[in-house]
Amino acid sequence: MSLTHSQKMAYERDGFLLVEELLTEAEVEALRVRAHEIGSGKLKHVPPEWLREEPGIQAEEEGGPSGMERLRKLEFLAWYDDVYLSLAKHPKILAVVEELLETRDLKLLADEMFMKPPVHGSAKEYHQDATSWPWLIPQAWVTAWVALDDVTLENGALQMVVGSHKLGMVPADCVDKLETDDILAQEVTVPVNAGGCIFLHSLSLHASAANETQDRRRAHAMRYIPSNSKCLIDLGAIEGYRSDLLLIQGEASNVPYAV
Ligand SMILES: O=C(O)CCC(=O)C(=O)O
Repeated sequence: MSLTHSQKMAYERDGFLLVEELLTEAEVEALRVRAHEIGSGKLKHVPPEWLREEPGIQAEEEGGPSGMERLRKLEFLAWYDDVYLSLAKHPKILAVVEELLETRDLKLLADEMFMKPPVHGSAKEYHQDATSWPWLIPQAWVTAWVALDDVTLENGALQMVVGSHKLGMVPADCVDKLETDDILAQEVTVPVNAGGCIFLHSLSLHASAANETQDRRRAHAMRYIPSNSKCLIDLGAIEGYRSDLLLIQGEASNVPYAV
Protein backbone atom coordinates (compact mmCIF):
# COMPACT_ATOMS: atom_id res chain seq x y z
CA MET A 1 0.00 0.00 0.00
CA SER A 2 1.36 3.40 -0.78
CA LEU A 3 -0.27 6.74 -0.18
CA THR A 4 -1.73 8.77 -3.00
CA HIS A 5 -0.40 12.22 -3.72
CA SER A 6 -3.54 13.77 -2.23
CA GLN A 7 -3.21 11.71 0.97
CA LYS A 8 0.37 12.92 1.41
CA MET A 9 -0.67 16.49 0.74
CA ALA A 10 -3.52 16.16 3.24
CA TYR A 11 -1.10 14.93 5.93
CA GLU A 12 1.30 17.79 5.24
CA ARG A 13 -1.52 20.33 5.28
CA ASP A 14 -3.60 19.02 8.19
CA GLY A 15 -1.08 17.16 10.36
CA PHE A 16 -3.06 13.94 10.33
CA LEU A 17 -4.48 11.39 7.93
CA LEU A 18 -7.40 9.01 8.38
CA VAL A 19 -7.11 5.64 6.62
CA GLU A 20 -10.33 3.64 6.89
CA GLU A 21 -10.45 -0.18 6.97
CA LEU A 22 -6.72 -0.63 7.45
CA LEU A 23 -7.26 -3.82 9.48
CA THR A 24 -9.76 -6.60 8.82
CA GLU A 25 -12.57 -7.40 11.25
CA ALA A 26 -10.76 -10.66 12.17
CA GLU A 27 -7.53 -8.77 12.95
CA VAL A 28 -9.41 -6.27 15.11
CA GLU A 29 -11.22 -9.03 16.98
CA ALA A 30 -7.91 -10.81 17.76
CA LEU A 31 -6.57 -7.53 19.18
CA ARG A 32 -9.69 -6.99 21.27
CA VAL A 33 -9.48 -10.52 22.68
CA ARG A 34 -5.82 -10.11 23.59
CA ALA A 35 -6.44 -6.69 25.19
CA HIS A 36 -9.22 -8.25 27.25
CA GLU A 37 -6.96 -11.10 28.37
CA ILE A 38 -4.25 -8.65 29.44
CA GLY A 39 -6.56 -6.07 31.01
CA SER A 40 -8.61 -8.65 32.92
CA GLY A 41 -5.49 -10.32 34.32
CA LYS A 42 -6.10 -13.65 32.57
CA LEU A 43 -2.69 -13.19 30.94
CA LYS A 44 -0.04 -11.77 33.26
CA HIS A 45 2.95 -11.22 30.97
CA VAL A 46 2.56 -7.40 30.93
CA PRO A 47 3.85 -6.09 34.29
CA PRO A 48 1.12 -4.42 36.38
CA GLU A 49 3.04 -1.10 36.37
CA TRP A 50 1.98 -0.69 32.71
CA LEU A 51 -1.74 -1.17 33.46
CA ARG A 52 -2.92 2.29 34.47
CA GLU A 53 -6.15 3.16 36.26
CA GLU A 54 -8.39 6.11 35.43
CA PRO A 55 -7.18 9.03 37.57
CA GLY A 56 -9.40 9.89 40.52
CA ILE A 57 -11.70 6.91 39.98
CA GLN A 58 -13.91 6.01 42.95
CA ALA A 59 -12.62 3.09 45.03
CA GLU A 60 -14.29 -0.27 44.42
CA GLU A 61 -15.37 -0.47 48.08
CA GLU A 62 -17.10 2.88 47.71
CA GLY A 63 -19.15 1.75 44.73
CA GLY A 64 -16.62 2.48 41.98
CA PRO A 65 -16.15 0.12 39.04
CA SER A 66 -14.11 -3.07 39.37
CA GLY A 67 -11.43 -4.90 37.38
CA MET A 68 -10.96 -3.85 33.81
CA GLU A 69 -13.61 -1.17 34.04
CA ARG A 70 -11.11 0.82 36.11
CA LEU A 71 -8.36 0.80 33.49
CA ARG A 72 -7.48 3.87 31.47
CA LYS A 73 -4.44 2.56 29.61
CA LEU A 74 -2.35 -0.51 28.81
CA GLU A 75 1.17 0.58 27.96
CA PHE A 76 4.20 -0.92 26.16
CA LEU A 77 2.26 -3.95 24.95
CA ALA A 78 4.59 -4.63 22.00
CA TRP A 79 7.46 -5.07 24.48
CA TYR A 80 5.74 -8.09 26.09
CA ASP A 81 3.07 -9.40 23.77
CA ASP A 82 3.51 -11.08 20.38
CA VAL A 83 0.05 -10.05 19.10
CA TYR A 84 0.77 -6.36 19.72
CA LEU A 85 4.35 -6.69 18.43
CA SER A 86 2.87 -8.05 15.18
CA LEU A 87 0.52 -5.09 15.07
CA ALA A 88 3.47 -2.70 15.47
CA LYS A 89 5.06 -4.47 12.47
CA HIS A 90 1.87 -4.66 10.42
CA PRO A 91 2.88 -4.14 6.77
CA LYS A 92 -0.04 -1.82 6.04
CA ILE A 93 0.77 0.42 8.99
CA LEU A 94 4.50 0.46 8.25
CA ALA A 95 3.90 1.26 4.58
CA VAL A 96 2.16 4.48 5.61
CA VAL A 97 4.61 5.39 8.40
CA GLU A 98 7.58 4.84 6.07
CA GLU A 99 6.14 7.26 3.57
CA LEU A 100 5.28 9.88 6.15
CA LEU A 101 8.69 9.73 7.84
CA GLU A 102 10.56 9.11 4.58
CA THR A 103 12.64 6.29 6.04
CA ARG A 104 12.42 2.50 6.35
CA ASP A 105 14.50 2.57 9.54
CA LEU A 106 11.92 2.76 12.30
CA LYS A 107 11.82 2.32 16.05
CA LEU A 108 8.85 2.17 18.38
CA LEU A 109 9.13 4.77 21.13
CA ALA A 110 6.05 3.66 23.07
CA ASP A 111 2.60 2.23 22.62
CA GLU A 112 -0.55 2.91 24.60
CA MET A 113 -3.98 1.34 24.45
CA PHE A 114 -6.55 3.93 25.46
CA MET A 115 -9.28 1.83 27.07
CA LYS A 116 -11.90 4.57 27.61
CA PRO A 117 -14.13 2.42 29.82
CA PRO A 118 -17.91 2.95 29.66
CA VAL A 119 -19.19 5.92 31.71
CA HIS A 120 -15.84 6.43 33.52
CA GLY A 121 -13.52 6.90 30.51
CA SER A 122 -12.07 10.35 31.09
CA ALA A 123 -11.24 13.08 28.58
CA LYS A 124 -7.73 13.69 27.28
CA GLU A 125 -6.81 17.37 27.19
CA TYR A 126 -5.32 19.12 24.17
CA HIS A 127 -1.70 18.12 23.71
CA GLN A 128 0.99 17.39 21.16
CA ASP A 129 2.51 13.93 21.46
CA ALA A 130 5.98 15.46 20.98
CA THR A 131 5.71 17.37 24.28
CA SER A 132 5.83 14.07 26.17
CA TRP A 133 9.31 13.48 24.65
CA PRO A 134 10.80 17.01 24.45
CA TRP A 135 14.33 15.59 24.50
CA LEU A 136 13.88 13.78 21.20
CA ILE A 137 15.37 15.12 17.96
CA PRO A 138 13.77 15.41 15.47
CA GLN A 139 10.51 16.45 17.10
CA ALA A 140 8.54 15.31 14.05
CA TRP A 141 7.48 11.67 14.19
CA VAL A 142 4.26 9.72 13.73
CA THR A 143 1.62 8.14 15.95
CA ALA A 144 -0.53 5.42 14.36
CA TRP A 145 -3.81 5.37 16.32
CA VAL A 146 -5.80 2.23 15.51
CA ALA A 147 -9.49 2.11 16.44
CA LEU A 148 -10.51 -1.21 18.02
CA ASP A 149 -14.12 -0.14 18.50
CA ASP A 150 -16.29 2.14 16.42
CA VAL A 151 -15.23 5.57 17.62
CA THR A 152 -17.99 8.18 17.57
CA LEU A 153 -18.76 11.72 18.64
CA GLU A 154 -20.39 10.31 21.78
CA ASN A 155 -17.69 7.93 22.99
CA GLY A 156 -14.55 10.08 22.63
CA ALA A 157 -13.43 10.49 19.01
CA LEU A 158 -10.18 12.38 18.46
CA GLN A 159 -10.56 16.14 18.13
CA MET A 160 -7.81 17.28 15.80
CA VAL A 161 -6.68 20.90 15.46
CA VAL A 162 -6.15 21.14 11.73
CA GLY A 163 -2.72 22.45 10.70
CA SER A 164 -1.48 22.83 14.30
CA HIS A 165 1.68 20.76 13.60
CA LYS A 166 3.00 23.89 11.89
CA LEU A 167 3.08 25.78 15.21
CA GLY A 168 6.15 23.91 16.44
CA MET A 169 6.25 22.69 20.03
CA VAL A 170 3.78 24.40 22.38
CA PRO A 171 4.55 24.01 26.12
CA ALA A 172 1.83 21.80 27.59
CA ASP A 173 0.86 24.37 30.25
CA CYS A 174 0.34 27.08 27.60
CA VAL A 175 -1.95 25.23 25.19
CA ASP A 176 -5.07 26.94 26.60
CA LYS A 177 -3.58 30.33 25.61
CA LEU A 178 -4.15 29.35 21.98
CA GLU A 179 -7.89 29.71 22.50
CA THR A 180 -7.50 33.47 22.33
CA ASP A 181 -5.88 33.11 18.90
CA ASP A 182 -8.78 31.04 17.60
CA ILE A 183 -6.31 28.29 16.85
CA LEU A 184 -8.32 25.71 18.75
CA ALA A 185 -11.34 26.74 16.66
CA GLN A 186 -9.70 24.90 13.75
CA GLU A 187 -10.70 21.66 15.47
CA VAL A 188 -12.47 18.81 13.70
CA THR A 189 -13.79 15.67 15.37
CA VAL A 190 -12.81 12.51 13.50
CA PRO A 191 -15.10 9.49 13.96
CA VAL A 192 -13.62 6.23 12.69
CA ASN A 193 -14.88 2.67 12.49
CA ALA A 194 -13.01 -0.21 14.15
CA GLY A 195 -10.04 -1.18 11.98
CA GLY A 196 -9.44 2.35 10.74
CA CYS A 197 -6.31 4.26 11.66
CA ILE A 198 -5.48 7.92 12.18
CA PHE A 199 -1.84 8.79 11.50
CA LEU A 200 -0.91 11.86 13.55
CA HIS A 201 2.07 14.17 13.19
CA SER A 202 3.72 14.33 16.64
CA LEU A 203 3.24 18.12 16.74
CA SER A 204 -0.49 17.99 15.96
CA LEU A 205 -2.66 19.30 18.77
CA HIS A 206 -5.42 16.88 19.64
CA ALA A 207 -7.77 15.88 22.44
CA SER A 208 -10.57 13.41 23.12
CA ALA A 209 -13.78 13.81 25.11
CA ALA A 210 -14.95 11.58 27.96
CA ASN A 211 -16.80 8.39 27.14
CA GLU A 212 -20.28 8.76 28.60
CA THR A 213 -21.76 5.81 26.69
CA GLN A 214 -22.38 2.31 28.03
CA ASP A 215 -19.73 0.76 25.76
CA ARG A 216 -15.96 0.72 25.90
CA ARG A 217 -13.99 2.77 23.33
CA ARG A 218 -10.57 1.26 22.72
CA ALA A 219 -7.84 2.64 20.47
CA HIS A 220 -4.18 1.65 20.34
CA ALA A 221 -1.59 4.38 19.75
CA MET A 222 1.85 3.37 18.46
CA ARG A 223 4.59 6.00 18.37
CA TYR A 224 7.12 5.58 15.55
CA ILE A 225 10.38 7.50 15.21
CA PRO A 226 13.22 7.36 12.66
CA SER A 227 15.94 5.02 13.99
CA ASN A 228 18.56 7.76 13.81
CA SER A 229 16.58 10.03 16.15
CA LYS A 230 18.62 11.38 19.02
CA CYS A 231 17.66 11.61 22.63
CA LEU A 232 19.36 14.10 24.91
CA ILE A 233 18.62 12.25 28.15
CA ASP A 234 18.43 8.65 29.35
CA LEU A 235 14.74 7.82 28.98
CA GLY A 236 15.13 4.82 31.27
CA ALA A 237 15.88 7.16 34.16
CA ILE A 238 12.38 8.69 34.08
CA GLU A 239 9.36 6.99 35.61
CA GLY A 240 6.89 5.88 32.95
CA TYR A 241 9.43 5.88 30.08
CA ARG A 242 11.79 3.23 28.76
CA SER A 243 15.11 3.43 26.96
CA ASP A 244 14.93 0.00 25.26
CA LEU A 245 13.11 1.21 22.16
CA LEU A 246 12.03 -1.50 19.74
CA LEU A 247 13.68 -1.70 16.34
CA ILE A 248 10.69 -2.35 14.10
CA GLN A 249 12.39 -2.58 10.73
CA GLY A 250 15.55 -1.54 8.89
CA GLU A 251 18.81 -0.48 10.45
CA ALA A 252 19.45 0.58 14.02
CA SER A 253 21.60 3.68 14.09
CA ASN A 254 24.85 4.40 15.85
CA VAL A 255 24.88 8.18 15.53
CA PRO A 256 25.86 9.91 18.81
CA TYR A 257 22.97 10.00 21.30
CA ALA A 258 20.92 7.73 19.03
CA VAL A 259 18.02 6.24 20.91
O1 LIG B 1 -7.33 7.78 22.50
C1 LIG B 1 -7.46 8.84 23.11
O2 LIG B 1 -8.47 9.13 23.71
C2 LIG B 1 -6.34 9.82 23.18
C3 LIG B 1 -5.17 9.42 22.34
C4 LIG B 1 -4.09 10.42 22.32
O3 LIG B 1 -4.27 11.55 22.70
C5 LIG B 1 -2.78 10.03 21.85
O4 LIG B 1 -2.60 8.92 21.37
O5 LIG B 1 -1.85 10.86 21.98
